[in-house]
Amino acid sequence: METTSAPEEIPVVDLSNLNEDLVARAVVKASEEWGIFHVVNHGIPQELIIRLKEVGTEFFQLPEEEKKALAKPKDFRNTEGYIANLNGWADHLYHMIWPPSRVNYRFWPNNIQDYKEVNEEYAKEIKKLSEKIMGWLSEGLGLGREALKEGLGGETVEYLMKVIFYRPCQDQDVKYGTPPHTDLSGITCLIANQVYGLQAFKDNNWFDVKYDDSRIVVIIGDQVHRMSNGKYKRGEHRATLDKEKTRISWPVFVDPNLDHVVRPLPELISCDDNAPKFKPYIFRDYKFHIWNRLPLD
Ligand SMILES: O=C(O)CCC(=O)C(=O)O
Ligand SMILES: [Fe+2]
Repeated sequence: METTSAPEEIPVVDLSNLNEDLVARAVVKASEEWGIFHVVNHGIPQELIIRLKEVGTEFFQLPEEEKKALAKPKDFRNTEGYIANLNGWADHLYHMIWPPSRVNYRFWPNNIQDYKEVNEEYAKEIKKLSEKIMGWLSEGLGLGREALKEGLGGETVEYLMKVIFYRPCQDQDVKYGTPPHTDLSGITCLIANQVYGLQAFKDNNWFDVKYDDSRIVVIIGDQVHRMSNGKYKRGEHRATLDKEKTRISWPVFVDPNLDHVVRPLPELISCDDNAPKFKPYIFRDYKFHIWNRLPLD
């Protein structure tokens, strides 16, 4: 049976603790048990987070024609661009924020003051934070700090910003803004406005992901789960809609590039008692399998 309340809480890891071993252990434990956790005192200036949310919110307040100028082209190879009314209740804006060689400003709002500067600054900060987290997770596997980052493609790793604008919804038949899923990413770092809606699944319960401006939500995605040969859980999550309030969220997906092959890290599977649980996949094929609901392993 599923319920939405349970005594446990999604772990919160304070990154400012001077004992880095303790921080690393908490991140590892949260990733083993939950696949989703909060970080606080993460080093990203609160002012920057607030500005990022302001400029993203401004985009969704633009007249529809101005938003449509960024519409995702139908035949475009990537996911970038604006998609209106995806499931009736949510509009999405996707654009790559890192590496600079993959950034296409055509999909960034250009008529919102500071949009570019703020997103560029956030990209650098999120890269630092996610590399730090992947570093601790690598050590938790008994490997060097760079292992998961390298497995994901090193400096070719791509950071995809998604801004989701969920309209309020009173229709009882509409259950989710985003249905239950795991992310295809390595990891995902998410912030949101003050309206709750994100929920995480663990031990047959859905937990509300509480949110405020001091927190960043970290979700372990499919690729870190696969590279760790299943040691780290991928966080299953979903987003509900609020009856009265608009909810906006800003996940950044830390993804391999489409041509990169992700596999359980070879150093982990060298010993007989840890045979690979997952097949290697070119990320492009992995996405194809998921989107077409094809069996994976
Ligand atoms: O809106 C949210 O909080 C979650 C969105 C999400 O899970 C996704 O876009 O993958
Ligand atoms: Fe997600």
